[in-house]
Order: sequence, then structure tokens, then C-alpha cells
Amino acid sequence: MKILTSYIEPDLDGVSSMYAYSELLNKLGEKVYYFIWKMPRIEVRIVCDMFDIKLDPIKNIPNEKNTFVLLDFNGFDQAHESITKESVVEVVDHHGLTKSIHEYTNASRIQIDRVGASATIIAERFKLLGITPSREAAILLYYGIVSNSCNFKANITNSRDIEIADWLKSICSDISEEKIKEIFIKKSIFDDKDLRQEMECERPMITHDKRVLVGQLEICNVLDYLKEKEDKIIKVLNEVNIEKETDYLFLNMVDILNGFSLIYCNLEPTKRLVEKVFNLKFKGNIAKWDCLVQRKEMTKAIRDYEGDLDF
Ligand SMILES: [Mn+2]
Repeated sequence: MKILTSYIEPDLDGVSSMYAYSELLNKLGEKVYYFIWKMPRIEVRIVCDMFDIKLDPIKNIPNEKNTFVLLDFNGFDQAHESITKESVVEVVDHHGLTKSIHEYTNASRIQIDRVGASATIIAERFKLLGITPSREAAILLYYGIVSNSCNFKANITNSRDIEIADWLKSICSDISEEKIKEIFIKKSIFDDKDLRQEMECERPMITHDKRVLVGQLEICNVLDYLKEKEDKIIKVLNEVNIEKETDYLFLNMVDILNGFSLIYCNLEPTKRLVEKVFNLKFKGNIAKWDCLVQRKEMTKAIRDYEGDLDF
């Protein structure tokens, strides 16, 4: 049985990719299923509720007998433990290449393009094959692209994202740009007790023999939020630092409404890493980008850094 999946606790891009790609493959006559590891990100529920979309992933936990299509990630360190390198038969992603990509020896198709969302690549496959996605798939793909590219403001966005999003809009009348702000605002409202989950800082990447953890918080009005919740953010960072035994840890804060991002960090060695690798300067605990930079660009830059990570 072939299973389409993403990383643990996937975001809207991951979920929309698996939902739509399984629909496409099933329409092409191949019987496949999708599986969501743990609870998807809050934006998935927001969009599903808003458009009355029911997700129907398989419930039984996949095992080593399954083959897997990895969507929206390519690093084996992010894959669920039941996935083996040999069981990966396809990868569709838009993150930086990891070393593992050469170890998926049974993968017959790998497409990793530097676009705003993996949903872009999936939507392009529908269009290329002349197959119209269902209303649900079109909506999920569209808002997956919007969300992952921060409404096309992220550095990584390119014309392919804009073109395919326009195409999705043209085939599905339920898609509206007015909903975008509503989704972003809804996504920014959460309880303090869920802050750690929203900071997405549970899985360090291993690179240069170091444990590097980059959290990301995507909200509206980052500076106001920081003013109000800085002590709570520090508390989470300190907690995670000890628990995950990280060498370096920082939080990328993305202002999804105003279209910029900043790095928040309270650890001196990590500040030195950030300043060196990204050529930024800290003022207190904050280093500001002059545009919207996403975590995936930073993790790529850290992985690609030539030299030791000893700061
Ligand atoms: Mn993505």
C-alpha cells in the first residue's frame, strides 16, 4: 500500500499536498492513501472549517510494509520512525536538499523545486495532465500556497506560485482573496498554553555534528506580540533548550500581515552563529531581516555553511 505523507504535525502545505496528490493519483487509477502524523497545524483546521472540508486520512498507522511518498519535506531526520529510506518511492518538496536525498535508493521520482509551496508543484501536476482538482483539493492547494508563501511575500515565492494560484482561483469560485486576511488573523489567536506548539521548536536538525533548532512563529503584528509575550517566549526557549539538548536555538518570527520577519534569540553562542551565517546584527535579543525570510531558507543556509559551527 502506497501512502502519501508529510512530516509530523504538518502544516497546510503538507496536508494540502497529500490530500490533492492522493486525489490526483487515484484519478489516474492508482490506489493510494494519505496519512497525517499527529495533529496538523491550526491553519489546517481553520481552512477546513471555513470551507467545510472533511479530511479523511487512513487511521491505521503505517508500517514497514508500506511504501511512502514524502511531501513538503525531504530530510530523513524529519520522517516518522516507521518510514525507512528504502520505502520512500517518491519525494515532492520545496525545501533545501538534504543529504538523505541520495539514500532514497528506491525513489523513482524526486521533484524538489525552490518555489513558495509544495502545493504549487502538486497543482502544476493537475494542470499539466489536464485534470481538474475537486473543489476541496483546489481550496486546500490555493490556501496552502498562500499560507506557505506568506501571501506571496516570502523571499522564496516566484512566478510559478502566482500563476498556479491564479489558475486554482479560476477553476474554483469558492476561493477568494478576502479570506486570506481572515485566515491569518484567526491563525494568530491562540492560548498562551499553546505557545510552545505554535513555536514549532520540537525537532532539532543535525548538521555539522551539532543540534540546531530553529523555531518559527507565524503571526500577525509580530512586534506587538513580542512586546506583550517576550517573557513567555523566553520561557519556552529555555525549556526547549534543556529538553532537546540543543547546541543552537533561535526563533524565526514571521509577520504574516506586514510581510517581514525577525530572529529572536536569548543565547549568546547562537547570536554569534546567526550574525556570522546570515550577516545580521542583534539589538538585544532581536535581529531584523529587511524582508520576509522563512525558516527553510535559514536551515538551508546553516546546512550549506562552509566551516565548523563553533561559536
Ligand atoms: Mn511547504
